[in-house]
Amino acid sequence: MSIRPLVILPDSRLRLVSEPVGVVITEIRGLVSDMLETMYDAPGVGLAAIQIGVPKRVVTIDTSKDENARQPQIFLDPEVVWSSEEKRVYDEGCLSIPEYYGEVERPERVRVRFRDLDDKEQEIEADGLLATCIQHEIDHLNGILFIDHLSKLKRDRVTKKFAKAAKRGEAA
Ligand code: GNR
Ligand code: NI
Repeated sequence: MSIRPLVILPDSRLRLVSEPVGVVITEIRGLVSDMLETMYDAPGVGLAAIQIGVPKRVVTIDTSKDENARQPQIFLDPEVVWSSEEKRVYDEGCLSIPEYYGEVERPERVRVRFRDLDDKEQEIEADGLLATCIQHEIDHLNGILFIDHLSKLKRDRVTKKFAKAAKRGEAA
């Protein structure tokens, strides 16, 4: 187990479309364990594998508030199979865009199909923070960031700020 460095904007790896996990689940266990450790250390509510530089369709989420009662959820090859007409707005953040927040509108509820670490097909219906978070993470698997859902003005502003900071070799 190890905490891995986070991939930060404007790193072009954040724009990759991640590869399906496929059937070789055993190799995924070490990755998942590093993702959980990195997510809890950050701390973050969710993490997509590409955020530690691995372009595979693996997501970890823990929306529980209590760090003494952790409830890690692991999603391999997750897909949204249904989303509600009702939307909700949430002030989102991203570990790959530190200390920047913006309001994103997404479906309030989603059904998600995925596989677990035992290679079993699962389906859940999510609402609240879990629904927001799983959509944010599936976006990462497709090279999409929450800032892509903001106005062009806001997106350009934050992109430039992080590009400038990277050039100077400092945090934004
Ligand atoms: O820690 C995180 N919090 C969060 C808050 C609102 C909406 C989405 C998220 S996910 C984020 C961690 C992260 O960047 N996951 O990709
Ligand atoms: Ni994110």
